[in-house]
Amino acid sequence: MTARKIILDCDPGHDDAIAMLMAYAHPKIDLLGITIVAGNQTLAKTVTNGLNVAQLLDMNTKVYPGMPQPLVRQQVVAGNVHGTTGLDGPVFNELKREAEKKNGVRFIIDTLMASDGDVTLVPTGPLTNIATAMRMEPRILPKIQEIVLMGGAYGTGNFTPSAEFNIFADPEAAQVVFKAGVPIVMMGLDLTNQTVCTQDVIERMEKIGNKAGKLFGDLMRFTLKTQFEEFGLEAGPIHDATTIGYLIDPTLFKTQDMFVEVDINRGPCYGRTVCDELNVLKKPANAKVGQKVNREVFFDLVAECIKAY
Ligand SMILES: [Ca+2]
Repeated sequence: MTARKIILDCDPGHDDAIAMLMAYAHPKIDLLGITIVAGNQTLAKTVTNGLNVAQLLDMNTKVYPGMPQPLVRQQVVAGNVHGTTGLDGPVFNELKREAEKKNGVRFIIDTLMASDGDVTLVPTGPLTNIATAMRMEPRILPKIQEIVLMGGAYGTGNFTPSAEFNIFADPEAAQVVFKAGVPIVMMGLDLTNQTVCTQDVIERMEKIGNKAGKLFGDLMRFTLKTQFEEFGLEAGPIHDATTIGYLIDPTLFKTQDMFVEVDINRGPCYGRTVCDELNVLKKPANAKVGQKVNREVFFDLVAECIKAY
């Protein structure tokens, strides 16, 4: 079995932290590095959060700070869901780990250029780092094996009625990525909302009885609280972790090839991923869009990753 080489590009974030946990633990994934982008919170906060998670889990993986601002629009953050730190809930020890000096965008470019085209990018935040890398060094495009991202929706959004947060936080960057001609797997809300983490799931993971299970519990208990307060929901999805789940076992996921375009007009649909589900435009598909996930087996995978710590 050859492990899939990935760069996780994230904005931790509760569900990002679980994606980190899974990517580092599973033998089918070779986590080359973690790049951080501003998103759920400012870059200073998402970098700190990434380092805290890496330190707590003793991850032997470097953390690279990337872009502090979206390409064009004014910055928005998701403090309503992730709290003032961006990762409220867990209590971390004093942070000893430091971020790399090299910028995350440069790390993405250098890693791809030195590769044999066998590196997959896994963005679970706004697409600012990925779009910037593509613009700085277009020769990376044929080197990208695949982009497996969390973002967008063909149904309703979660930050505006029409837009999902990651895409809304940098629609212009998302447009660059979706137009790049690189194979894309899009885990949008239509699929990720199916990964609802209920109380019994939290208890199951905590019972594993190690630091990863405790981290999962601390993260998801906070998420449950904000999901209830913000959306009236009794459980919270682990959106970002679906990307890693897909890379570990794509057979758990149903996707459909679609032509996807990002609306960058500053109207009510700003940041919407317009997905041609019925293929009315007859344009070549540029993404596999997630539709269904086997929730039971997905959480078995999460448990398997937690047990590895
Ligand atoms: Ca995220």
